[in-house]
Amino acid sequence: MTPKILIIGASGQIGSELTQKLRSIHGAENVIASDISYNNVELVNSGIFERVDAQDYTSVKICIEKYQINTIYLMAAMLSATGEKFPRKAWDLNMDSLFHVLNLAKEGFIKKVFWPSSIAVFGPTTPKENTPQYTIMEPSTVYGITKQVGERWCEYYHKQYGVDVRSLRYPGIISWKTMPGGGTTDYAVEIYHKAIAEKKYECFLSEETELPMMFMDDAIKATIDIMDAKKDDVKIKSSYNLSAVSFTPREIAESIQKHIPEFTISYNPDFRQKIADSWPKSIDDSRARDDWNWKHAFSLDDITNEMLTNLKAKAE
Ligand code: AKB
Repeated sequence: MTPKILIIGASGQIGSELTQKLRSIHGAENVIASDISYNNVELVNSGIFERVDAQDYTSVKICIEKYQINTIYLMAAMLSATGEKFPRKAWDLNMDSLFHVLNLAKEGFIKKVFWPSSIAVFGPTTPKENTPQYTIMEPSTVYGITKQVGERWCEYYHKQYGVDVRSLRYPGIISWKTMPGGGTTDYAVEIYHKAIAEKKYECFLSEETELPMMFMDDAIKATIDIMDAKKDDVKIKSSYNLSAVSFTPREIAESIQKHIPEFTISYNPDFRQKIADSWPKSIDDSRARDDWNWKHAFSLDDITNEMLTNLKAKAE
């Protein structure tokens, strides 16, 4: 099958880089970017871009029919921190969009779906170290609840209707091209911007808050790898644990200080601390490594090097 791809939520942190990567692989004409607004000018100007409202079934369907789409990456979502401010909106956006896409697949319009889950599916009662694939999951954020419920629906649509849906539990994603928005792990991107601009950063999480993180290039690779994997190799139909590195705000600051010795960090935890405290510190992703050969490439110091080099070049 030649993929004819629609990315929903293409203007966001992961969506924008995923769009560019998929265009370089499949050709710009085969990868349609879409979002609710035209605010990512670079993306709008670099290929086909459609305004699609992920919460409106007809809006998604019209776009699918117009371009004969057979593969969807559903990247639109409200993340953990914003979701706590707007619980009902987070529920509606995250669930409506998933149902529309799963139903379009069930109805035969779409052959393959990617839907991201998150470490937010885990909660305070989950084992925190090396969190297993299958374990206690009692998420305490609305975002986490939508992701956990979404995983159940993905598996259900696969079992009942044969829908080919693939999913990863993303950790915090670190990137220099597009800012994240509304997440608890966003500090790990902001810190690099502030290190360059001001040589200091006030962190909204405490010094020893350890969370699983990943460089964008690794996240994009994992996403494309699971979508390219043979159907039979993708054995988990809910969502795969996915992991690269784990670190604390103190450790990321120390990594930055290797390049900018005068950089300082202070701590002023806010409501996001409670969210972070409910999530795992590290993740066991051996199923992804065994089933479809997942491997990460970037360590914390590699990430720091990439972030500072690219952000400095961008600022000049
Ligand atoms: C968030 O912090 O909400 C996200 C996530 C871990 O899914 N980055």
